[in-house]
Amino acid sequence: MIAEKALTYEERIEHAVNPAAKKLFAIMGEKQSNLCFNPDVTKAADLLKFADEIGPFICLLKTHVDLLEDFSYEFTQDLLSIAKKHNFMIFEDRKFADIGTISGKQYKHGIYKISDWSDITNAHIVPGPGIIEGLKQVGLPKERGLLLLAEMSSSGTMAKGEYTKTAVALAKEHKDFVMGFISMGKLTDDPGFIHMTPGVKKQKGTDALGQQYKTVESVILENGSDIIIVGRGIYAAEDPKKEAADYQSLGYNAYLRRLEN
Ligand code: 5BU
Repeated sequence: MIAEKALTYEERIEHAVNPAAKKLFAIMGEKQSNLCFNPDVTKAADLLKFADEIGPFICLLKTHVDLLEDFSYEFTQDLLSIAKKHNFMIFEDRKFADIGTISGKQYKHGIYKISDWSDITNAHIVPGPGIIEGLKQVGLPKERGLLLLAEMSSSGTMAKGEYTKTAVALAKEHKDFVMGFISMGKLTDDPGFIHMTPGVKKQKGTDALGQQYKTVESVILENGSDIIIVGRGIYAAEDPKKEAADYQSLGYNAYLRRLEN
C-alpha cells in the first residue's frame, strides 16, 4: 500500500474552512513553529513580559485570563500589540461548558469580553451542539475559531471513546467555526483540522494533581498531533527563552520527520 503523502502546514491552508485555522497554518509555516506557550501567571505585567520574551518562538499564546488579579482592557490591547509584533495568535483557554445562549454571552460580555481579543477559544461538548452554535454567532463574524475538547491530558479524564468520536462528528458539521481539537493526538485525517496537545515536557511525568506529561516526539511524531502546548516546561524553567527555543526546534523537527515518514 502506498501511504498518502503528508501535507505541509502551508498545503493545509486550503483544506481549512475556518479563517483562524487558515491564519494559524500560515504562521506555523512562516515561523517554523508548532509551539503554543501558556504562561499561567497571575499578574498582567508578568504575562506581557513572557509574551514579549517568548513571542519569537511561538505560533500561539494560550491564556487563562481569569487567573489574572489585575485584568484590564489595556492589558488586552498590550497583548494584541505584542502578538502583532511577533506574529503569533491568541488562544483563551476558557473551556466554555454551558448552554449555547449563556456560552455566547460569556464569550461576548462580562469583564473579559474574550471574543474582542482572543483569536481562538475552546468548549466542552457536554451540553451538545447548541454550545457551538451559541459561540459561533458571536465568534464567526469576527473570524474567530473554536477548538472542541475531544480529549484531556489529565488522569482519569472522561473525555474518551464515544465522547471523543462525537466531538469529531460535531466538528465536521461545523467546519466554518470549529478549527480543530484539544486532543492527545490526531483524531481525523481531514487535513483542515488542527490538533493541539497540552501536557507536554521534555521528560514524561506527572504533576501532583493529575497532569500527565508526554514528550514532544510522542505527541507530534507518534500521535500525529499538530501543536504542542507547553507551560511549566518553559515558564518554570531557569532560562525560559532557551527552553522555548529548544521546544520550538524539537516540535518543528518532529513535524519534519513526520512529513518524511
Ligand atoms: P503545563 O504547565 O504545561 O502543565 O500547562 C498545561 C496547560 O494546558 C494549562 O494551562 C492547562 O489549563 C491546559 N490544559 C491541560 O493541561 N490539559 C488539558 O486537557 C487541557 C488544557 Br483541555
